[in-house]
Amino acid sequence: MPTVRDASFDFFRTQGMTTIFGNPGSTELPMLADFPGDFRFVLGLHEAVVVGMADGFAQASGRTALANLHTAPGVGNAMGAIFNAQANHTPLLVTAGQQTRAQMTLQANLTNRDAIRMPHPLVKWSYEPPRAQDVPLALAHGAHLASLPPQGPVFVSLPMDDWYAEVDEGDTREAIGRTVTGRAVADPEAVKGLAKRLDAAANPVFIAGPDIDASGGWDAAVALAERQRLPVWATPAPGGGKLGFPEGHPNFRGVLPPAIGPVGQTLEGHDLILVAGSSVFPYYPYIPGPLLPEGAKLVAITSDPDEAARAPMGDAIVADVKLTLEALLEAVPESLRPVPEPNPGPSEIPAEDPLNSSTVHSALGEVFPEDGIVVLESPSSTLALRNQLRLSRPGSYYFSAGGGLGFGLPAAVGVQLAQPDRPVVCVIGEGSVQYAVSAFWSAVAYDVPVTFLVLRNSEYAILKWFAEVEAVQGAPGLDLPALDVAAVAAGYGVAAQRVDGRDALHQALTDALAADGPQLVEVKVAPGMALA
Ligand SMILES: Cc1ncc(C[n+]2csc(CCOP(=O)(O)OP(=O)(O)O)c2C)c(N)n1
Repeated sequence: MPTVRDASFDFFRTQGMTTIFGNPGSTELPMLADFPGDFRFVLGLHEAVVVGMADGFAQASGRTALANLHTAPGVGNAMGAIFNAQANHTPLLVTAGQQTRAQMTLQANLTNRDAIRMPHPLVKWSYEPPRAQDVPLALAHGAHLASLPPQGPVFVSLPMDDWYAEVDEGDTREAIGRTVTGRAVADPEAVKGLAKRLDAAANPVFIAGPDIDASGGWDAAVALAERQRLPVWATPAPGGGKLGFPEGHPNFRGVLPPAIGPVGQTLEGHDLILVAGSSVFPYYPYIPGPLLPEGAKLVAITSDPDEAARAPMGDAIVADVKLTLEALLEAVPESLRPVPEPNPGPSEIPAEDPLNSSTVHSALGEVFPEDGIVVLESPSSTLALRNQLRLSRPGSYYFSAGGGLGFGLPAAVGVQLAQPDRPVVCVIGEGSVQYAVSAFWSAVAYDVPVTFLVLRNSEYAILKWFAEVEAVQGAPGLDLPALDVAAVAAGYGVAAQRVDGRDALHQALTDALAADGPQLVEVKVAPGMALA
């Protein structure tokens, strides 16, 4: 008879989940025994790295990824990363080992006393199978749920002795051979109604969110904006985990500001606001004001019922974003409205000493490969990067919609593993590096050729900006003197260098992008926010 391990690995095979991210302990070793040759194990030296890599890998491969953690402390270490995966709508099957069933009740060392409750608010489903032979079915349940809309992480706790138990061959075959798909089309009446409203509007605007890219709706979004002559804004940066629209397109206006009042002001003059693939809206900080401009109506298309239900304004259609945009495209005529004024493109930044972060991103823009991918965690220069780089291909941008630091480094490694043929550049602040710093080790160990671009401003610049917004004076802990990220990365085996000035940066980035293996360029930048 097959064992739980045979059946579980067969299930992983049917789902294409043959890369396992993990950081094992004694309770996970039975799962990894006789590790099959057609699987790949990617070791992370901290659980934030394990889940961060799996998050990037799942997003960039478009399939559910598997992250295996070490019982309660491993799950504890991973909580921030699981929070990010939930906000990113990333399909993840997170598993963790558990004490042997015979010793759980007496709470032997490493027993996860309340395994189900521990990650509960951060996952779609949290479970510990009641019997060993239920493990394959529980893993299938979790993986299917993770991949159904809204996609997100799930958790299954696995007692360590379960892997050796035998399972019924027939039952297992039924359970692991199943296909579950969940891309729902919108009510045709709702689409027809929206098409009428859109075409009849005097000055409509389109807000593109991350789930356009996640659903494969990029071409439909572009075609709709062109047919209906819509100016397009990207959803505010904190929630924009992916791009929903090419930023070099003439209809593209920019990134919406992240607060209530400024969003309302930016959209002034529009009578219909069509949002796709985003919550309405990922606001922060709190700057009050009217939610919508006077007289404006809003309609959002989202695959997430919770996003639809919690929105403070507007109507919503819950359905697959791509399929709905395609249906809407079919239902609207070519508009007679004037074509939006063409987007002026990135602004010129004068070179200064030390460099402004906008200059860094303009230099990056000059050497950035056509098919390049950015993984971004540089809080004070997020907008500057979007303004200077103008990414225009799907699957080119990954940013933590959750805002928990520690996403950038490991996610870049996961994205590169999923997209080995596209160059990945991880743009990151020197403070953000520290949250999942051992991702450098995984990049070296698996020869993952990410180019890390570290902006060193010797402070938590974004928090100084927030202090101004919040009228907070005299807060301690906002300076970061004397961090040498290049030296730390070199300690992990990354080829790393520090540079000053635009020309040296340009050269260093050119060399790093042409080289094999992980490379790091650390550049000194001026303190403060960069917006241009
Ligand atoms: C896990 C976690 N802890 C703390 C924060 C708060 N935080 C947000 S941005 C930031 C500073 C990041 O510094 P750095 O990467 O150097 O970027 P800069 O602000 O200088 O651009 C901090 C500490 C967070 N977002 N996540």
